[in-house]
Amino acid sequence: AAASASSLPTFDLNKYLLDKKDAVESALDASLQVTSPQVAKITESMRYSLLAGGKRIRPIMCIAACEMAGGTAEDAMAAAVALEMIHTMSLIHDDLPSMDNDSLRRGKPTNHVIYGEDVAILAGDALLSTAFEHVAKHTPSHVPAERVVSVIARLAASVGATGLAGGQVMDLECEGKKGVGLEELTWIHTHKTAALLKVSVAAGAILGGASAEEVEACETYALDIGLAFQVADDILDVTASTEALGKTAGKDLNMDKTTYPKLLGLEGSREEARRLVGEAKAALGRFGGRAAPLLAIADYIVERKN
Ligand code: GRG
Repeated sequence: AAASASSLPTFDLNKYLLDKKDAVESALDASLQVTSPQVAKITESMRYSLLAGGKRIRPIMCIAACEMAGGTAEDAMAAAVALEMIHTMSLIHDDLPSMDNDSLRRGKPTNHVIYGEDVAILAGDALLSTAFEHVAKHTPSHVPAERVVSVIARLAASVGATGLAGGQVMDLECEGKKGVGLEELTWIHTHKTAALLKVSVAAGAILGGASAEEVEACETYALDIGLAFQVADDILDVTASTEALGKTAGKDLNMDKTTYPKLLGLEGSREEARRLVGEAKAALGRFGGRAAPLLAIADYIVERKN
């Protein structure tokens, strides 16, 4: 009988992440090529950010969910690429002068610093639309079309008013506002961060042939992980800022921003992250040992240092 998967001692997460990341990097590289001189500039700008590194956690979670549900990595690869395209678009737009006005991302100059704000906006737009095109065209033909349509619909919903864009607007509205509470903060992160993680595992599960109940269990897992990710991020900001005191100030020294540590305290935030991870893992109980990669990723997300 499948023992509690969380206690499996043999799962090597580092090897798993490296293997999957390799496969994802190759697929990302192949997904965007300069096909004529006329598209060279925008394609280079898109490739610059798409291939700039990053953990590739959304594609990896998508593939892990697909394999957990009985599919293969190939079944999910086009969706995995699309997820990273959407994520990259959101980072390019998030860094723009009219948003966070950041000049560095993943240790490199941001897209608009290299290509200009005009091209950066268009590269983001093109990455977003190419994501949908990629799933539609490159998901293996043996995967039933209704699964592909369902994935495309869910991807689209995760970006719109009830996803990334809506979460970002609410975040802007709360900036500098006093009295932002836990409910509002959670709403922002549910949409800004968790929505894309949710569709990552849901898409993988759907492509792998999961039932509606199994997809729902995956979504519960991802929502909890998404929130835990954000709580962990807020904690990292505080600890990094504390270490950097006296040198360059960390992000969280921006006193206008509401964060989990400000609302729950540092220890309370750690406790909340642990609670969310526990709830996330419990949601995958029905998958037994096949959940090992996603269970290990749940721990990794709150223990990571970047
Ligand atoms: C929806 C059209 C449209 C635009 C996007 C800017 C924006 C609207 C939304 C903001 C989305 C955003 C930047 C959310 C934060 C997500 C997040 C946790 C980013 C960090 O992700 P990691 O740690 O980064 O996975 P790496 O670099 O590893 O990929």
